[in-house]
Amino acid sequence: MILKFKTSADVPSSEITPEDVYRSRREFMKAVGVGAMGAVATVLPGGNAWAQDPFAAAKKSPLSVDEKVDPRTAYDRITTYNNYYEFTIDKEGVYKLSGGLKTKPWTVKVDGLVNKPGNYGVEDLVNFNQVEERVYRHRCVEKWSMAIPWIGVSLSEVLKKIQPQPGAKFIEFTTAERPGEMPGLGSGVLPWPYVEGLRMDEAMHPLTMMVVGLYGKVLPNQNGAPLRVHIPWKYGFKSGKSIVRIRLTDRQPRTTWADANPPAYGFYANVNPMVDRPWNQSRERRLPSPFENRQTQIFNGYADQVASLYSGMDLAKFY
Ligand SMILES: Nc1nc2c(c(=O)[nH]1)N[C@H]1C(S)=C(S)[C@@H](COP(=O)(O)O)O[C@H]1N2
Ligand SMILES: [Mo]
Repeated sequence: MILKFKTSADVPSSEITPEDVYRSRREFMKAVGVGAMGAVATVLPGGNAWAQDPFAAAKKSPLSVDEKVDPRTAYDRITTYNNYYEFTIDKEGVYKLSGGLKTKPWTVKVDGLVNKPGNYGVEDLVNFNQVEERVYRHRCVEKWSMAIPWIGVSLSEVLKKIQPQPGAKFIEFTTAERPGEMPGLGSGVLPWPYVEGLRMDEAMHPLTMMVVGLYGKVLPNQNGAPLRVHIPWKYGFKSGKSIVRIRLTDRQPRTTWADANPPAYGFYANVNPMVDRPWNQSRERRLPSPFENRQTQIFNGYADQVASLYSGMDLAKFY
C-alpha cells in the first residue's frame, strides 16, 4: 500500500485541513497496523533516514498548539520554502540544492562547561524511542509563519545527558560548514559557520526542542537534518540547522546574524509585535497566503509559558 502525504490536489474538500488529513491518515495507518514511516519511506526517494521507521511510535505531545493549517502549507510547503543560506538565499531553491549534504554518520562535538564533553552521534544525544510530535508555531523575522508538527525531544533532555556545570549560563550551537556539499558557502552572504545561542534558562525550557523530524518523517536536509533546534516563541533564525557543535559557556556567545546585522537580529529575538527589527513586526503572512493575514502575538502566542523568563527585562532593548 502506498499513501502519499497530501498535496492540495489530494485534499478533497477545502474544509479539511492538512492536520485533519494527516491525523486521520496516521490513525488509519495505525488501524491497519502499518507504521507511518514505513509507508512513507516507500514513496520517499533517497532521503537521509538512518533508521527505517524511527518515528512510527512518536507520541503526540500536549505541548502542541491547536492550529488549523491551510492545506497548502503542509509538508510540501515546509520542505520547499526554506531559509538555509549555506545552500542558497533563494527560499524556493534550498530543497533543490541540499540533497548532497551527507547526514550519516553525523557527529556533534560537545564541549565547554559540561561534565560529559565528547563527540556524540545524533542517536546518542536524542533518544529516538522518546521523540514526540509537537505542533509549534514557526515565525520568521521576514514575517512568514507556519504551524509545523516537529518530531523531537526537549533540549533539556539532551542537556541532561551532557550535564551542564553550574557555571554554564549560555549554550552555543555551531552548524555545519561543508564547502563541498553546500554551494551557498561561497557567496559570502554571512560569515560561516552559522552560530546561534540561547541563555541557559531558555535552553532548559520544556518548549525548546531538539528536532530530528517533521510530519512523521526524518528531517529533510533543507529543514536542518539531522539535528536542529526550534524555539517556538523566537524568530526562526534562532533555530540553527544541522548542528555540529554544542558548547556551554559562562558568556553570551556571538551569533552570526547579530554580528551581520545587529538592528535586525538581536540575541534574544523573541517574537514581539511591538518591536520593529527595524521593520514592523505587528503582522505576519501565514503561508501560503501572499498577504499579511494574521496579527503577530507577543512571544508568538507562548506568553503564558515563557514571559516569566524575561520579567524585569526591557524587551525593546533586549530584542
Ligand atoms: N545553519 C542555518 N540555520 C538556519 C538558517 C540558515 O540560513 N542556516 N536560517 C534560519 C532562519 S532565518 C529560519 S526562518 C529557519 C527556517 O527554518 P525552516 O526552513 O525549517 O522553516 O532556519 C534558521 N536556521
Ligand atoms: Mo528567518
